[in-house]
Amino acid sequence: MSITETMNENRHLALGLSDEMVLNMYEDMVLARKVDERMWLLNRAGKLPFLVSCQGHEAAQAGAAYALNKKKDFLCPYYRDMVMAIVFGMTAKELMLSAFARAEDPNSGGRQMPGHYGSKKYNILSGSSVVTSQVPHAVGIALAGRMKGDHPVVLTSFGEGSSNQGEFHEAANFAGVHKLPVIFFCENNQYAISVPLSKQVACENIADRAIGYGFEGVTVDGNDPLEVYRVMKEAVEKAENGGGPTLVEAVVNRLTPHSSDDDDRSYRPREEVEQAKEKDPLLTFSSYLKQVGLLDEQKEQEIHKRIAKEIDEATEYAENAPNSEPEYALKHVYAE
Ligand SMILES: Cc1ncc(C[n+]2csc(CCOP(=O)(O)OP(=O)(O)O)c2C)c(N)n1
Ligand SMILES: [Mg+2]
Repeated sequence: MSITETMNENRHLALGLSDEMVLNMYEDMVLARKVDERMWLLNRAGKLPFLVSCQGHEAAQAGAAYALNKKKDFLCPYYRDMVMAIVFGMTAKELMLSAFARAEDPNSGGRQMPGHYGSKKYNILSGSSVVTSQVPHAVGIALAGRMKGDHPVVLTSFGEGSSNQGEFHEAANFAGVHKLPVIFFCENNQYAISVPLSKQVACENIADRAIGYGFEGVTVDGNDPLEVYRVMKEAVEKAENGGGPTLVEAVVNRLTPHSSDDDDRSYRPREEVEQAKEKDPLLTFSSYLKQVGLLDEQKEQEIHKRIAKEIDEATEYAENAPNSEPEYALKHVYAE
């Protein structure tokens, strides 16, 4: 075996990720995929009103979140970021409580739509349905962190369509000027609902936008969690050393329609979806782990079985959990 092959085989070790970490990373990805799949079933059974999927984005999100320190750093995510929420601590039960909009939902007590992650204990800033509004908030947290002296790195994520919003450009400009420790993480799935990439932007890469704000932009294969981790780790180290922001663009495939209320057959060729499924990051990452001897069929089945049980219990708990009192809808709306 050549040196390059050996290095390829143990890419995670070369990146400083232990065997245990890389297996945990895989489990977090599987958990998100399986929770997401269960939510689709519950939606189609008429039990959950709505969902936006993470399917196809799992590797990008895992690679990104593992590069952060969840005790110190902050997430300002968007609605697809289930894996990021899981890496920062959110459980299947909490995700289901949110999907059923129950009182115990840690994100908003059932007031927000699912996918609106937000939790003080997990360092996740609660977001709005208005796309990209989380991006200037992330810059604000980074500035506040510098003023207070605790210097968190702040990861904010958004879709490529959302990188056209004014908020992205204002936030990137401010972060660039003040060299703030923010990672702008674009999950480029090449669609904004039904609008394909070619009708969204004229530049080749979303990462190209960074140069206008005086910092680096990097485009990375978002189906490869280790490559995303590598790029992100560099960006995090740069941010921690006063080098300012980075725009990381992870190119991914959306494996589902935009949301449970969308039918993508009217605008997306089926062959394209089939081809995307061949590059499913869960399959390719599982192959990698098998290749380096960390996973085999039996172990994989055990993981899937354990996760299925966890999701069954979470679903049952959340389905039977009480709703919030109606007055709770007004909390934080008026001064008390
Ligand atoms: C300001 C604003 N405009 C429009 C919408 C409706 N909307 C919700 S998601 C979405 C598409 C976003 O696409 P992209 O940023 O590429 O993210 P993706 O869903 O593909 O991950 C739109 C237009 C919104 N929520 N907020
Ligand atoms: Mg998109």
